[in-house]
Amino acid sequence: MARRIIHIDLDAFFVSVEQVENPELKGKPVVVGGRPEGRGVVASASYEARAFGLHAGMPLTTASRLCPQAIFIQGSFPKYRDASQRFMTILTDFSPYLEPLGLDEAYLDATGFESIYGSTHQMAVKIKQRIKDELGLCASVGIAGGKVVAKVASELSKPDGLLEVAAGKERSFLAPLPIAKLPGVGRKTERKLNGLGINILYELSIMPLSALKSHLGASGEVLHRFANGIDDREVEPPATAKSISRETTFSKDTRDRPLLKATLHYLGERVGAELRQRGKRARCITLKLRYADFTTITRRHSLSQSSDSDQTIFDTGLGLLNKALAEERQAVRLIGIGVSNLVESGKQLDMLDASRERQEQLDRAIDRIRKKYGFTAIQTGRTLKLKDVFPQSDEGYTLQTPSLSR
Ligand code: TTP
Ligand code: MG
Repeated sequence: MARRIIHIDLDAFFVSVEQVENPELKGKPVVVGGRPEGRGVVASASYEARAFGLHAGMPLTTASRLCPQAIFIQGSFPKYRDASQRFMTILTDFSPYLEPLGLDEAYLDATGFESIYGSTHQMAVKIKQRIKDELGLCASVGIAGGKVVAKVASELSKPDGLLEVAAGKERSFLAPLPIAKLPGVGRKTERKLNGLGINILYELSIMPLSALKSHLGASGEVLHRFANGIDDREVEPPATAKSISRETTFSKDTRDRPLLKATLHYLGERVGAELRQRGKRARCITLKLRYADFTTITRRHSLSQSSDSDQTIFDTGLGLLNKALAEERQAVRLIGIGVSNLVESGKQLDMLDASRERQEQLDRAIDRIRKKYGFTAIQTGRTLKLKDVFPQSDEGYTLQTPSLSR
């Protein structure tokens, strides 16, 4: 049976949640991200704000210059997390084959569901309607034979869209689109391909594979398949979800090592808490830094043993930080830490090691207290420095990158 994959993505998610709570914001240029004079970036912009050129990732100062009348909202992550959970719950009513991507996006495998809903198109209409009725939010939906084309279709249909690519028409649907529309073609790849005279997906799809591989390495092969509309990746349920990360932008670029360390420690604790809550351990730790000139680097370290301990996350992150700071003299604008290569928690052989066992017990005891009294109820000595830097609430410190203050 031909596969039918649905990709669904909520429109201007953070902003729309704010508009449901405060209907006066509807139809206006609204930005979630922080104060216009702040140093963070736009997390979400309403479509009215986008008409002025605003988009996610744009510095807030630029956004307020382009659209001074925009309404700027700090945002609150717990609110978006709740809306996201309700959104995912609606989707699981339609298909158990659900792969959430971040908070406001998911793939559904709808193969074989035609008989229940009449058609995949009808199923998508019903999903959109329930989201509208129960959450007050608009969603855009793409339907195709594989994930990548479904995602391109939903993006193209925004806002409040529904676009189905008929079976077998994937390649011709993609052909006229600019290469940047294809997930996996980032800025760098786009520039490289443009340099080779490749501007639309048709040109990418007919490029000899060997030439593409010599320019892009292994990812060339995947992009070639995608450009030809070929994508047989399965819809993977959330148990196999891949990474957890936290990051924040400082209110002033900084070289202050104790501050960088304390922030890294706090972010690492947030990552560790979620990792344990999900019952996972990580094999890989990644540090992210953005410097004053916006250059962004990531540095990765693979652990010999998977871990879910705050101490290991922090120690590894700190090792990466020290190395990165030795290589680059610029001040730091943003710092983040993440874990990936997640595996199910389970006792490991070296859990017999007494010091590790103690560390595990300590992490879990702290998790329990925090669950009851709030994240900052317990603070390790290393993060106390943050008291003077970030405002505090029960949920923890309110970081500059509000979407990530969780
Ligand atoms: P997106 O789905 O990329 O953006 P969006 O929902 O605001 O707008 P649309 O889908 O209609 O284009 O991201 C979902 C949410 O994730 C977004 O509302 C805010 C958050 N986010 C950030 O915090 N930072 C970012 O850089 C991006 C892209 C999103
Ligand atoms: Mg969205």
